[in-house]
Amino acid sequence: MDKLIITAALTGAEVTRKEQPNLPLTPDEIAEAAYEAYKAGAAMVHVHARDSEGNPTQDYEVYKEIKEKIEAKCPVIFQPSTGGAVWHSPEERLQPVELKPEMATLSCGTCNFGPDVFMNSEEYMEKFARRMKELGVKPEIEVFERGMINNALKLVKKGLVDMPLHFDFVMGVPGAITAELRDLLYLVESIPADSTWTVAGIGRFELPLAAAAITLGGHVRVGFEDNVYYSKGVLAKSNAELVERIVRLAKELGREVASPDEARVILGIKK
Ligand code: KMH
Ligand code: ZN
Repeated sequence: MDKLIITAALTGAEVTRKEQPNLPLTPDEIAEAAYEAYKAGAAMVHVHARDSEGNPTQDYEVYKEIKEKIEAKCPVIFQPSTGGAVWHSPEERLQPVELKPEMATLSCGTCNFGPDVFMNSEEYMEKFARRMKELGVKPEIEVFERGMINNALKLVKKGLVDMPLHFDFVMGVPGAITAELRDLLYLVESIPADSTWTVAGIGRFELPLAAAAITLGGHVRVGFEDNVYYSKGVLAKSNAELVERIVRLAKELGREVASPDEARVILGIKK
């Protein structure tokens, strides 16, 4: 079994300071949170930028500042979001890919997202995938529903995404796939055998799905984007605190944790 890649999803587009007082918002705060998560054991950080008022932005310059600040602090893999917020246009969403990060997310289908709709038409999935390929950015295929795996495989057929694929199963978003163990097994059994995968359980599903991924040979995403709590009714102090728990769990379950460079090899992004 490969070593465990832990991704810290530091900020997200939806969470507010009201819900999580320690949510990192500014480039300095996000870079510091990335560094703390790295020290705790994260090999990768999934980043959403916020503007000076704390609102989600896909602005190239803000992502550039965050990327440079993180790189100045530590060698963690920087993975910007191309999902942004539900109201961002596809053109806005694609901006951070121009920074040529090692990875970026590629959502592979449309789904309900709470009261909203997260739009990913075939035209735009192809556009995003093509630009990532041109710039040498490895996509992390975001899967919110089973059919999105097929959409990703269609992109492979069209030559827009290269195998092996790396998936992130985002499970428990209201309106999309539920987060039962059988749902995870269904997704895992539906992807090509040479794929890698990580799981991001939303809210209370974060921890049980992480434990399942550790034992199944998958990888784990935790962080304030997905879950602001440490336990029922108790807010987590930091993203790093959530990472630390996964490191402890992995140790107990006999799974070693990957460094950023080890993760690069596992993901095939070693430069
Ligand atoms: N904020 C969601 C609407 C991604 O980062 O690529 C989309 C999202 C996915 O978070
Ligand atoms: Zn995201």
